[in-house]
Amino acid sequence: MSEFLSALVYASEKSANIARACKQEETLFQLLVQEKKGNEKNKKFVSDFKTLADVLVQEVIKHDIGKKFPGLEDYIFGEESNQFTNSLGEKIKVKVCATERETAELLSKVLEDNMTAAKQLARIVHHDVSIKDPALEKVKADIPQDTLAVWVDPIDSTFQYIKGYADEKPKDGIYSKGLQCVTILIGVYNRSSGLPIMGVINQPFVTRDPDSLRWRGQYFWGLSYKDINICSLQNQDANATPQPTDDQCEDSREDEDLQPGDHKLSAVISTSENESIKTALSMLRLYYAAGAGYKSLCAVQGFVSVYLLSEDTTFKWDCCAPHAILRSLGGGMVDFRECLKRRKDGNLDELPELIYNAPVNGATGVDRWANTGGLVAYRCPKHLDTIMSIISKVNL
Ligand code: 2IP
Ligand code: CA
Ligand code: CA
Repeated sequence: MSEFLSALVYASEKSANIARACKQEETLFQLLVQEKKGNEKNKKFVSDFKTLADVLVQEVIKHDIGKKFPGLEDYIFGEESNQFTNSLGEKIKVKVCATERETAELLSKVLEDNMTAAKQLARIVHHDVSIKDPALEKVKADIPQDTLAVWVDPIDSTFQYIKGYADEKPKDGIYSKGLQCVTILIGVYNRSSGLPIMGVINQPFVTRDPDSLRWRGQYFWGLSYKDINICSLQNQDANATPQPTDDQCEDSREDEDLQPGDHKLSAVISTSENESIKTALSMLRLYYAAGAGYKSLCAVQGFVSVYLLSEDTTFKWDCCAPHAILRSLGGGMVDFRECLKRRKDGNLDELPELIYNAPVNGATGVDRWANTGGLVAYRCPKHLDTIMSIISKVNL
């Protein structure tokens, strides 16, 4: 199964190359934005968009994983449909064809007959990615393939991807907006229990070379299966991000000890978060950032204690990958409202972890896969507990 995790990482890197290539062709890129309507649309946004990159990346991931692991293609689910409408109003089913030339021809229909750009994208699509990652090669886990299913969010934070702010400055390592908030999320879960097993978060835009203006990205992976817990952050290289020190996880102070502006615990939230939650969390170090995947990544990297969302505006494809990585680090992702309810009922024995195999009863379209009770992503269970005890005193 180490080959499986490697295949996910390779697919995420190829996807990041596609995301960067589409962005490089700025004038073309603006033509490649299509508004989502009806069932496809996230109700959070007045208008919701997808780009060619969203659609193509999802197809490439399905194609590459399905080819290496036959039978699995029917269990790879994603946010997007593979239909894209070009500016002439023609509907085109985007897919990876048998040859590079055929893929280029298909893409040129979406790309206003720009064969140069179509060929460039087709080359990336058909080019095998190779990565040297010794830690990844060492991963050993015997997991039957027919127990697995996959959630893909080909581009998370499409809005930031379209806007494309390239010169944002981070605060304590956290970007409130900009291309850094874009992520590619591939998560694997168990078909019958619904629990996440492995995940990859790829961040295609991390630093930009000032001379060539080319972007470099980074990726994170994790696997949590039975007694195996392994994560790329445990094998840091020079480019990777800092991990929180152990004492950050040994913070056993009660919330009474917390003062406004306390710097030990921290949270990242959406700017659209509920005002009462914002006020309650203002006693911690509080950050705002775009992108559900990116905010989860801030928790994975230990930049914040939690990413908290009280609304129902994320989906299974937003959470499966980060959730698996957080589990591999001893943390997790829980249903926010169910967590509050259990606290109020005095039922603190088991945390209501998000699961990935069950649609929402009675819902239709994308809402079938919404995380209806919101979420909290955390690395340290004690931090989750302290923050939930603060929130439980708030009238929501
Ligand atoms: C979005 C994206 C948004 C997020 C929203 C997700 O996914 O991550 O940024 O809102 O919840 O569904 P916010 O940034 O306020 O957290 P996508 O970009 O894939 O539609
Ligand atoms: Ca998303
Ligand atoms: Ca998306």
